[in-house]
Amino acid sequence: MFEFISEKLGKAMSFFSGKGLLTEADVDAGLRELRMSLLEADVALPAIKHLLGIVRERAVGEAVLKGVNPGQQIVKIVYDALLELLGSETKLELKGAAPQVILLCGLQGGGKTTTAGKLAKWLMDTRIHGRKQTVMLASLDVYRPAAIEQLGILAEKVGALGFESDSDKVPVRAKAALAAAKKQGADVLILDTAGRTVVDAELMDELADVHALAKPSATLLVADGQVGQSAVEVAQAFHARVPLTGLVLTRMDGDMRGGAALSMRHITGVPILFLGLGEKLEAFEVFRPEGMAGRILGQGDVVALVQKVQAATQGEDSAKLEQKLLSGQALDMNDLKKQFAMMKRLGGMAGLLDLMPGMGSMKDKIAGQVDDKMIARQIAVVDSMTPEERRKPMILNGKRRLRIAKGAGVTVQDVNKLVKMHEQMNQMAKMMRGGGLQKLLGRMR
Ligand SMILES: Nc1nc2c(ncn2[C@@H]2O[C@H](COP(=O)(O)OP(=O)(O)O)[C@@H](O)[C@H]2O)c(=O)[nH]1
Ligand SMILES: [Mg+2]
Repeated sequence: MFEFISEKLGKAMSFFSGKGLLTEADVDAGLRELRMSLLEADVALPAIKHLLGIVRERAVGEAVLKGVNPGQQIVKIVYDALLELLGSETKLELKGAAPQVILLCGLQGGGKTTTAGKLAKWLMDTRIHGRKQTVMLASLDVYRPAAIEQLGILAEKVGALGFESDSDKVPVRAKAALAAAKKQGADVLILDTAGRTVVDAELMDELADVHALAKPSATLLVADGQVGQSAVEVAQAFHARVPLTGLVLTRMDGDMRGGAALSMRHITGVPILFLGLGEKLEAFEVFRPEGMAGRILGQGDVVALVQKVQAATQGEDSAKLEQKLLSGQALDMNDLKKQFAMMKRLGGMAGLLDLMPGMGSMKDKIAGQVDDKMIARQIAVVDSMTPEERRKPMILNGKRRLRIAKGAGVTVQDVNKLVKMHEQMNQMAKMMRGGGLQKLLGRMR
């Protein structure tokens, strides 16, 4: 995420940090670099001007010229300016009588239907008003039966209420969905709408009708964050027709230029609420300006990292593991398997490295080694072991390893690697018991 803009900005920033003292001419030259990198990242011009205006004023005004470490000060100033550009964190507002309607709109292929599923899952996992939400997913995409089916499958997958209707009239379906949500006691009704490949008048009319009829408490535009400035134009066109209350930027997992993300809020005035970070239902995040600014400047996003780890490690398994660790018992292959399952839930190593401060550049090196497929293979190896072998990995001799390799469809080397990994896990566990978390962190550095 943000590799492109992050690299470009990094170069511009090194211009500042390379100097001991900054003259006003240095600041000007540095700002020119910054401007170039933002243009290349496809950030809209008004947004660039706004950002550079803030940076210039502070860089000159806040005595950076005389400062001892101008490079660092400039990073902080740019970070703050990015935050201002991105706007303050805004929560999804749901109030009033149930069912509260969330209307999703946007171009075809932008990720509306996927987002409907992700949002339903998020609403159900997040205790809003202190209790679990009941969510209904209803499709108004009458032009593509496959899209209706797609949403039905998602509803089932996340455990949300589905919606069925014979009607192919959008207003009729919308009314029926409202009635069904009410009847079935849904707190939230998410309406997924049809998209076109370009903004067209008919589509907008239809959307405006649904908006008037359903009176949504939130109208969210789902926009592809990869497409740069044109996403901003699309957002403006929609906002002119139905008042948007929030934006969801999808495909933020790609190696994108980042321009849309930086310009959207400033140009439309509509806050970014969520980010889509992949095709999976878990690849969804509440938007936090600090996180994005940090990622763009290569500083990582520690808060998102902690939240992700917490979400994935919640539950019985990790409690048991912790108990085992504390009591000094050796960890067996079953524990290792649980660790792999946890990693899978975390969305693999690459997604995590993105969030770690200073690890962005490590990503490419490590991502190839620890991917989802590899995790699945490791789990298969453990699955090929007998219960006894899992409990007592020390009995794994050559013959057993060969059998396991065959069973899992991997090489003996793969099995050896896993056994080695298990040994390392126990060594690490020992260190942690000895109060060695600090030591461990030291080693990692
Ligand atoms: N990489 C990535 N793909 C996404 C994301 N959101 C949606 N997609 C994919 O984009 C395609 C279109 O999504 P869909 O939800 O059907 O778009 P819709 O036409 O707006 O309803 C599908 O293949 C999705 O899996 C995202 O955040 N990241
Ligand atoms: Mg769709």
